Amino acid sequence: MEIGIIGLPFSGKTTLFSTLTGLNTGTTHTTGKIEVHRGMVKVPDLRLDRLTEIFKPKKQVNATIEYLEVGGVEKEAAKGKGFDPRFLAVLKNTDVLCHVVRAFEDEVFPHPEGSINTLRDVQIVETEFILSDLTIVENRISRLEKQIQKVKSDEDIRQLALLKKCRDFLEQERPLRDLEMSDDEKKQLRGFQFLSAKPLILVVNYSEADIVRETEMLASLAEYAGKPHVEVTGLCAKVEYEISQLADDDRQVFLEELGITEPALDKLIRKSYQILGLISFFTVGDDECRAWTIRRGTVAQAAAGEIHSDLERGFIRAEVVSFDRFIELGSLAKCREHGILRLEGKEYVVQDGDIITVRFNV
Ligand SMILES: Nc1nc2c(ncn2[C@@H]2O[C@H](COP(=O)(O)OP(=O)(O)O)[C@@H](O)[C@H]2O)c(=O)[nH]1
Ligand SMILES: [Mg+2]
Repeated sequence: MEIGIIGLPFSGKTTLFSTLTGLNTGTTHTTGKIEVHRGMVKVPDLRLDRLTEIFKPKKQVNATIEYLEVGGVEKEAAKGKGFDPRFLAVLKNTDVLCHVVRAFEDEVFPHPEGSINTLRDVQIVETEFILSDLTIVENRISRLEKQIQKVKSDEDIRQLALLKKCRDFLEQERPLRDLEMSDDEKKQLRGFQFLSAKPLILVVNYSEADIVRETEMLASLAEYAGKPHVEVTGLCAKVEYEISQLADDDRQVFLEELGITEPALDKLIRKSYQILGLISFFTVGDDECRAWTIRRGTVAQAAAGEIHSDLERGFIRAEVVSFDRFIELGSLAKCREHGILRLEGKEYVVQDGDIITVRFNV
């Protein structure tokens, strides 16, 4: 599961990536050599922090997600030339795209388009992805048509019809993530890794002075905010970087001065997690309190397998209580007493925030 950070030159991608991951990758605007940087990022979770306060374990383990930044191809990505194919190839393997859209003024690093216009920038990148997908679709259609002339297979005929539907959609300059498809159709297309089909996070990167005007700053992307598989969020990458460099105590003071309850970066990470279709369940104890990552819809036995394969193999049942009910009562003993700690079987669909103890036997 990885999230690709993309955007036009000087939009703040490297600043955001360094802030998220704590890795200093340096500027790679002009090398022309492709450089892929990856970094794991802790998913902030106030519920887990609360569990740690209660259980006082030796350690707390947050969920993590992976971000990726592709450097060195920004120059080619500038106006008119389209994206480098090597760049597109790297992005194909990502699960979500996170587009950093520039809304800050900076005379030293002028915007490649000469002005600030977030909707235009979103559409520039969207168009590149649509064109890239269209080329793939057209090539596949012509190959399938030849194939079908030789041998008529039901599977090929079905795929051809679906790809033609995609082609018509892309020709209207619409991204494939907007095309309504059945689960079966989605499965048929998965192998193509279409870029315009990937869930998208639009991160408007505004200047420090605009932090207090977030709503206005996001208004120009309102048409995207309402779409399925799209999240629109904002931050000032430069300030987020400064916040990340502060000691914990100073950070609290700084945030209060800015009138912020939570760093925008944390919000972005949580949105990334959600758009990936991921949820967390917790395990608690004196040793560690931990958030485990599963896809929404995962059943208890498979979720147990995330902890250890023995727990999946020898799964007997899970003792489950939701975070909210647990907090109401304050301890597992009380939950047990009140019959709120439920016993669930292997088919139970784990919910976000469940606190789970797996009973197993191997
Ligand atoms: N004023 C302002 N400058 C920023 C912000 N984010 C990045 N920058 C500056 O813009 C320049 C380009 O940023 P960088 O992260 O290298 O952009 P990239 O080309 O997309 O990787 C750097 O000088 C950053 O310090 C921001 O939120 N506000
Ligand atoms: Mg960069």
